[in-house]
Amino acid sequence: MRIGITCYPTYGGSGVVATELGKALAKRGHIVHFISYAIPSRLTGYYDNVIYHEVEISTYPLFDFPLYTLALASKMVEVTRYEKLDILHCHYAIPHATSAYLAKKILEPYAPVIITTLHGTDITLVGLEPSFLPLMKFTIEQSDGVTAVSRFLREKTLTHYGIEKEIEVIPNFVDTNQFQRIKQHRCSAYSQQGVKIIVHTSNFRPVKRVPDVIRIFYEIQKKVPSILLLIGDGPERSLCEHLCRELHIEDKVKFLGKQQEIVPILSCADLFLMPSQSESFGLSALEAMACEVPVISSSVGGLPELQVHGQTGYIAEIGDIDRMARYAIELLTNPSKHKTFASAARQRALHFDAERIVPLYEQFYEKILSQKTASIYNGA
Ligand code: GMT
Repeated sequence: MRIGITCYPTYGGSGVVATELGKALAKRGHIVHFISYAIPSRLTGYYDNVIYHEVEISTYPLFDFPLYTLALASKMVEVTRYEKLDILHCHYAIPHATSAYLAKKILEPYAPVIITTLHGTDITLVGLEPSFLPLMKFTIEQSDGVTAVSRFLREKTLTHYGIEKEIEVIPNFVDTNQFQRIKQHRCSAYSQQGVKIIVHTSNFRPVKRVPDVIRIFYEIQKKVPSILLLIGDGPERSLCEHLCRELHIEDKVKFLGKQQEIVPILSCADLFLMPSQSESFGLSALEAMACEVPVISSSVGGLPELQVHGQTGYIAEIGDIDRMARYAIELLTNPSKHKTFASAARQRALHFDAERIVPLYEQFYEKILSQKTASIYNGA
């Protein structure tokens, strides 16, 4: 198949899933065209069957705001025409699926099928803004096929937007060959001294509750010699640095910024924290689990579809810092329990291996393409 993929290129779950999907599809012989305003962060280097198209945004004194949605639609039209795309797959509904709808209307009757994958905050935050809601509902309904990354997200979409369309659940995935614990990895001086290493990865947006991560760690370090590694960056970074200083734990909390290579870091980790306010799946928790790192998370969204309470980690109510800290201390001070949990986390991650999940996208593409062919044949 000839597939166009549009995503946010920045550090974020939807962009990671889109890029890894595109790379995996290309490996399986499909021709994949990425269309975005910058190279996706995980699309580094050369890959057979992968081409990147940059959306250029023209400026004109009359335009106070960049016309990205329109520029993207135009680029989608151009790439579809010249590369003969069968499918345009949009990751994160706003504005990608809206641009794809415009492109489809321009290209009819030779339009590609439009697939939209809903990732999370496009549905749970952005799309719910009253001014966006009708646009979001329309855009989803106009897509030829829609997928969501968890059952939770599918239900939220159907109920919040009053949509009657079929939505297929295709969970996030991880390449468990790439994401596996590096056994002989020379862990940091800290772990050699028996200091436990706790990790959190996010974009430091309020929805991730990074201050909760710091407060949970504050409780842990009182009982267990430990350090906290924070990977990523975003709007709440300074607030978090300030909180560390206030709690006098600044020497035990390391802000590592946006990291490309996280497997070596996860390979040193003893525990991963994800106390999010909302999380439609929790891709970074899955990546940690694949590296044998148990997870302590909140009970929100799709997280209970990913991890098993009392086996791969523990789940607690949002904001229940004391309980999360108690669970963490229990695991970090019981080596045999920790070992069992670490191996269960890896086993669970194998259910979400790319080899199992990527074919679900291929089957979904084929289903939607054949529905389109049938409707043309029936004159619909
Ligand atoms: O808000 C984020 O965490 C980034 C966001 C994105 O769309 O880039 O991530 C969402 O998509 C990921 C991939 O499907 C999911 O694993 C995350 O759970 C989801 N984040 C939220 O729902 C908050």
